[in-house]
Amino acid sequence: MRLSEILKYNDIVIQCHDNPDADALASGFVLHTFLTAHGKSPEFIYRGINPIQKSNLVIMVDELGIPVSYEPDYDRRPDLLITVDCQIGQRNVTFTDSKLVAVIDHHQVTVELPRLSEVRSNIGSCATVMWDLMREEGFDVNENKNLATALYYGLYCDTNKFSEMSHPLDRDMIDNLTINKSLITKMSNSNISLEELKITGKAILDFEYHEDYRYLVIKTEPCDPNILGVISDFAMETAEVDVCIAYYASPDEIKFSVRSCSKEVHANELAEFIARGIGGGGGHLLKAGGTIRPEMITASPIEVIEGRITEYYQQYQVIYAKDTILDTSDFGMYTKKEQKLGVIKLTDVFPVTTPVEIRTLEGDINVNIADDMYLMIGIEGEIYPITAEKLANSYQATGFDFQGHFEYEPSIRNLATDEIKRVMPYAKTVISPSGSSRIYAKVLDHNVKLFTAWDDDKYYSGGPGDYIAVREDDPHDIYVISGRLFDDLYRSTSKGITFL
Ligand SMILES: [Mn+2]
Repeated sequence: MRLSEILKYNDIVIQCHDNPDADALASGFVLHTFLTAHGKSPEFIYRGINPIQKSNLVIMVDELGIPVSYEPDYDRRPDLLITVDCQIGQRNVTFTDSKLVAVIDHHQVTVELPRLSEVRSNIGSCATVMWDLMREEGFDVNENKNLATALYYGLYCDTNKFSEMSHPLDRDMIDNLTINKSLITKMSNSNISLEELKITGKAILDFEYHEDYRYLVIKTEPCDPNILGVISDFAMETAEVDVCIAYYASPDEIKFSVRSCSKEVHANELAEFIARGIGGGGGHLLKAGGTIRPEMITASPIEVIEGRITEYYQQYQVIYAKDTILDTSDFGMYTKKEQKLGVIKLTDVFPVTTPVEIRTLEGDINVNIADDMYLMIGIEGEIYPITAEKLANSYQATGFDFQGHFEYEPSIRNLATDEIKRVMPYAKTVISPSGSSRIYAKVLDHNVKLFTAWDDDKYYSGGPGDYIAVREDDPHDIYVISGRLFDDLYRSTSKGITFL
């Protein structure tokens, strides 16, 4: 959806979820300002049984001048109701009647969405979604420092001070906003109340330690979600603890933070696993978080969380490729098919020695541009640096431009000048010829975590339907190939005869 589509309506009400948080307030604030700038007179409301009380949010509303009003008994029926940071029909949104509904959100979809909706579930905050929608309309939020500060603080609060953030668009927004830093400091130093400080202390006394897998579960009373991060960060200092989950369950939502210092457990993977199908979760290898929708579960929150954790630990076979020789007697033999990939010569983009930051869906890569440095665009759009020598050994140039579709199009920023360039206009197609080297491969019927012979720190996950493979000429070169891609990448061979 584009925001210009809603400009044909006149009687517009923006509603955020009950007990609004900074993200909900920021999103509604920016949308309200946009609509007002286009000659509309929208209302921005929230409902439910409690008015805003938290000190940081009171400061936010007052100092940024957020025109939000608390309307517990709202009975007007507007032409268009736009819910922000929530989806109408969810438990934490008091129902407001309207002729038409639109939704702008970043949570998992749990209701049937109206035609006018923009829900991006893998983004850190609704503020980021709103920022991107504004950008599409050419509306510069930096012209009003209050808007920029609100958006920044929305993301800051929703991602536990940016620590549980994973999407590059979130980082783009942070880099782009011109904010009032002292106000951010003031708000983040009024984040919890004395009562919540007590909640924090009590929660820690009441941990549950699971010796078998060395993980800790801490339950708090409903509180500011950031407290969960504070508690789990602190608990991770404990010698016996490798993984910590802190959570609270309120009638509206179950929130949790995950921390891991175990190389066999990626926090983002565990968070995603805990919330799979019943909410959403994500973050980084070490820090992550998530939400479970109470209406999606039948057992108690603790049963669900501990059940999922146990399931997670039990279902993985961990393979250290370095020390493993697979029995390949029931594996098939395959060779690589011809692949068309993209390549970018970095000196085409910026001059040699320029320090740059390459932003991709998988993370930021910081390098100084060298003469022999290229970027590859893989089959799934993944981006990685490659040297001229390696490129020449494995690929043939075609001279053709490369086209690709990305969830997030990679860009390169010159760190010296802050100039940002898209990479796709520089991308050329290369071909990797069908391979002569052969692999053994077999479809997996269980989950594995594979530490390759090259990387001791980070594992690759595979599940039923994916393939485990090993090079014929190197029994320790074991890897996992996505089941979705396998047929595009490999063809079966047998005794030198190729079957197509
Ligand atoms: Mn949010």
